[in-house]
Amino acid sequence: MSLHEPVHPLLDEVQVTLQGAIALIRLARPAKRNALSDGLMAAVHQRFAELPDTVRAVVLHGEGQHFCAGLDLSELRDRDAVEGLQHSRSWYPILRDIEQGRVPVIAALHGAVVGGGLELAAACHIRVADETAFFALPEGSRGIFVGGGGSVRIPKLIGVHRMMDMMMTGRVVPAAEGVTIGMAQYLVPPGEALAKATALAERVAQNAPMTNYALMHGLPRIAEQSADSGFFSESMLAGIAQSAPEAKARVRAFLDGTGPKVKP
Ligand code: 1HE
Repeated sequence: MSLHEPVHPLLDEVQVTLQGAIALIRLARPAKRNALSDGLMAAVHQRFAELPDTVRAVVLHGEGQHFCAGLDLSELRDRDAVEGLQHSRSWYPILRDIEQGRVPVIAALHGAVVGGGLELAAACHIRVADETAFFALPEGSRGIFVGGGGSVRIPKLIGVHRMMDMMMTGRVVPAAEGVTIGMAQYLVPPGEALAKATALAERVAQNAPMTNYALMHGLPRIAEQSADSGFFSESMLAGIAQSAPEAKARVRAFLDGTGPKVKP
């Protein structure tokens, strides 16, 4: 493949089901443990790009026994350094369009969540792991390095030194520990990740779009700003969010006694 040759998206390997305001996007290459070939990655990109405007939250999940086995190692052929860095860069817009897209994405994780599969999950906004899930970064043992933005996103979840340990020692982190250290926000019994992620997506889809936008696009940026710039950005977002008619209606509903209370 030359550096500029377009990759044909393998659309049958990434399936979309629309369910009201939710889209379920399924990695559907179970025979290869949903390993991320160039074609499958192009299909992920296209499936996200084609979501209808009616979709307000996405669930990303994997078919078969595993969420995702990471990079398709059968495509890791001889590359020189420039080809290698271009391949790494080819993942960035795909994962950026998930992380900084139009709608929140909730990953439902089970079985292997490894290598590029963990990088993909880390680009999502909420992660639900069932007890069969395990997290690993086998790149270290295979003599390679993360290349899908993992070194940027994963330390933000679990810290630099935990990631260093996983890559240096090949440590496999089980689901419960993964949730404790910040790899995922929810732990559910085996087989229940998709149902939980779907329920969360339905809840998230009901938020005012400006709230979800501020959370997806504002919060991560504010976290990287100085406190002074962060306070400034936050106040701007707060002002814009409050001024939306939807926000006013929701606050009025609470004051009228018709809006939901915060329940323990
Ligand atoms: C694959 C891949 C793959 C499975 N690329 N073909 N990722 C890894 O180093 C993880 C490699 N995979 C595994 O450790 C295991 O396959 C699993 C723990 C994920 C699953 O085990 P299991 O026993 O359920 O499946 P299996 O028998 O190992 O694999 C079934 C088939 O999937 C088999 O092919 P087959 O033709 O012999 O049936 C495997 O070869 C194939 N398969 N995983 C290609 N990853 C942007 S940079 C990111 C860098 C990385 O992600 S590096 C980490 C790569």
